[in-house]
Amino acid sequence: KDDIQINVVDKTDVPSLVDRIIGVLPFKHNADNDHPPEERAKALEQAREMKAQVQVAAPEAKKEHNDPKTGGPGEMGNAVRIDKDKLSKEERKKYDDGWKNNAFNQYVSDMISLRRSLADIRDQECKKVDLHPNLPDASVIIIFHNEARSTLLRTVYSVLDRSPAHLLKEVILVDDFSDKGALSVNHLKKPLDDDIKSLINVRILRTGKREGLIRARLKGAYDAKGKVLIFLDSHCECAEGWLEPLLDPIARNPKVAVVPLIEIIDDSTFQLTGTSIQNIQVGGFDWNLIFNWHVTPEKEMKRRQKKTDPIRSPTMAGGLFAIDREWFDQLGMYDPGMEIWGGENLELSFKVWQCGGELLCAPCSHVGHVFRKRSPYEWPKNINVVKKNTVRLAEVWLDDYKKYYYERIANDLGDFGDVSDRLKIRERLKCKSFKWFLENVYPEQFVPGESLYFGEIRSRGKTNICVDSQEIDDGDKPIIGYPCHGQAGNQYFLMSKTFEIRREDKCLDYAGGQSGLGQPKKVVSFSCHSMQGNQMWAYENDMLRHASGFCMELSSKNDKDVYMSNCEPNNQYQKWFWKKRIN
Ligand code: UD2
Ligand code: MN
Repeated sequence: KDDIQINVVDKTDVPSLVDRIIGVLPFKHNADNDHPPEERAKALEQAREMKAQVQVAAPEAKKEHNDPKTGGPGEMGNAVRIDKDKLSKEERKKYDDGWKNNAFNQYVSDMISLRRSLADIRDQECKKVDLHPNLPDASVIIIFHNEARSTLLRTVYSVLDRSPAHLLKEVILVDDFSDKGALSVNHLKKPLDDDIKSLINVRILRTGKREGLIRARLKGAYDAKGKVLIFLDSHCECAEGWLEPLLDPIARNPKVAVVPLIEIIDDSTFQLTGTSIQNIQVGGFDWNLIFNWHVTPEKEMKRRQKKTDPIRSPTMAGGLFAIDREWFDQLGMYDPGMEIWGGENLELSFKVWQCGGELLCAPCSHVGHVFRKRSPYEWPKNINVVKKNTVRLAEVWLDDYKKYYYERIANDLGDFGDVSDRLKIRERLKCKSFKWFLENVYPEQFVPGESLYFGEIRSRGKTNICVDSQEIDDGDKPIIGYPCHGQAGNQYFLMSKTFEIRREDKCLDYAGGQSGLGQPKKVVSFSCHSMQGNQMWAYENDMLRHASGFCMELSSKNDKDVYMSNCEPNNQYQKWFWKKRIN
């Protein structure tokens, strides 16, 4: 029976399915009596059973299965572009509602086949990798809250269509109390039950109340039977060959967690673009404990022998990863005290490393994900869930380093509940310190404790005004003077040992000179480049002197503009308070 490796995706595949079953049955290949009659009879019986089952076809599903060869919209992962102004009034409403409800272009997603084809975006070398002969099987867990039907089902089909049957134990959908739609509590309930009725090894679990993604995933994990758990968001598409590279490192060492290359599915056109194996980014974090991407360090590139070898990553983005079920269990799975969204990814990353495992990125596994610019669903009103989750993880895993995060939330931890159970897990597993993690896993990380000055930079000329970086997403916005709010955030700066003025990964940068119009040039916050130059400052006698020799000055006229001018030791508008770090 182990020879029967068929992708049983959908009962509409009946005829080809039966052929394929017959094709792999042992007695077909061995006309002689290698196999005892009982075994043959049993196999045949099974084939018949399957055939009987498959006759309950799902007609609706069939309709949507575009033949890739006919080139339906979005096939091969291509973009679908809609001129919304040319839509009829009704269609236009659908289009707008789609964006509103999902924060992606549902209208386009609905046009694309649930089983669209994708280009094989793997590197050629990936096809030559020697896989471990004994790969474990996996349960794929897909959680969702008010997901659009087409994106959810496309995720499911991409798993079914592109996973070898013997490696896919089951697909578990967890509906986290979806509540959109007038008729039922779970808006997807009726159609979704019908949708998956015909799919083999796919089932749905439902939470009894909104649990958030962390506890929803836990529900799936408790119910899963596979040796490996693979978590996916509900708007993903697995590309050819995605599964084996995630399982292979686990077969070799059960204490690893493995992430695929998370490819961008455009939120508007649903185009899926592949990353080159040469430009893989790994995960990091800043001291707001927010996940970020950065270039794979030289050292790690050199450590690996082949470009297809897994890459060590300090952290993971969170949504898409594979982990051995028992190892996940030993690690205390996720922290069930975390709410809705956020923090769980760093918590798991830190504990995997600190407790003796490894977090790897598999360069041959590509899975698309629709990245959104905002969150479409409801968040609890009276509690900052991301902060609560993050404080919980800081309390458990960060040791003394948690102070850097706390400085950034103005030491207002809020009510984060009880973490004593989580600390016990850390003790039981004798996990290593966060210092060890930083020194050994993430030595590139900037450590604020090594900074010279920290906190708000307050004007002496106008003592209620602080330097403010405005938004961090728009890196090149000029800094301004803004009423001091005491909430850290955009007014929290550090002077590094190498004399940068840092706000997380952004550095105050002055390009020098005057602009064409004779206006003084502004200071911008720009990605830190560690090459000093325009990002090098001195703080002496309360003055912020740039490498160019100019000093930072607050406009006495409007209390808002900050510019560079000739240094004048008696000018109060060039003087700033900044706290010295005493270690
Ligand atoms: C990223 C991760 C996401 C998670 C999050 C941090 C990727 C690609 N995505 O955010 O998986 O780690 O960071 O927590 O790495 N959901 C629920 N119940 C809720 C809220 C969300 O079931 O109350 C589902 C949602 O339908 C989706 C998944 O959780 O399938 C992740 O949510 P998201 O897509 O809004 O998060 P994302 O991709 O911005
Ligand atoms: Mn997502």
